[in-house]
Amino acid sequence: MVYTLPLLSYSYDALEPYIDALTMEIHYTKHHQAYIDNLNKALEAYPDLQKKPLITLLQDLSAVPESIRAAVRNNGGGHFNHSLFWPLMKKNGGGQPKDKVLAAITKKFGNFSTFQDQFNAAAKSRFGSGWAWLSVDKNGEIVLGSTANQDTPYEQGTIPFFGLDVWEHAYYLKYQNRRPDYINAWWHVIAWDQVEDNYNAILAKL
Ligand code: MN3
Repeated sequence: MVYTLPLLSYSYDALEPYIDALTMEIHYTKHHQAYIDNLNKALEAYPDLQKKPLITLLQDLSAVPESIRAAVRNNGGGHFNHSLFWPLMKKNGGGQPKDKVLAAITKKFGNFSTFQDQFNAAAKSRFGSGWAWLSVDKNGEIVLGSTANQDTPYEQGTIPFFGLDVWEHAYYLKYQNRRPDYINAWWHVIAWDQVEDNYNAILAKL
């Protein structure tokens, strides 16, 4: 077994009432675990690929053997996306972005509120399952976008530091078909200190 479930730094009920405990538990222990299990299974016969960073595989899926490419794309992407997603949330989160992220958002969108509206629109309009993202392009500019299924922004050549899972499994138990209610609630649990760390780590490597 190469990949394992990363530790969650909060309890399943920590994000209540915005994200309910049962959804957290199933999302983390069942959905995320399934991506990991399926990724490990796909890479079983490829020890050379097991040694490569997951990001390297996702950045150049054409280099992954065709027989396992879809499995790596879907399950490797699923593992990567959820590993990024959990630490973006915390108990008593929310509020405003910090220093550099706030400056980058203000520069790009004018103000935080306009950014929120545009991010919400990207999350709401993603048809079917997928993610909304803030990423950094190779010039260091932040990019707002979304991906289908478990595709990552890496496949579009940008590096994600903030994102929202809009798969139904992320909200259906509490919000049923009301994705916009889930999106609005999510802003209350964001760990902006972690978002700041993610952003700074990307800038440091550009
Ligand atoms: Mn999910």
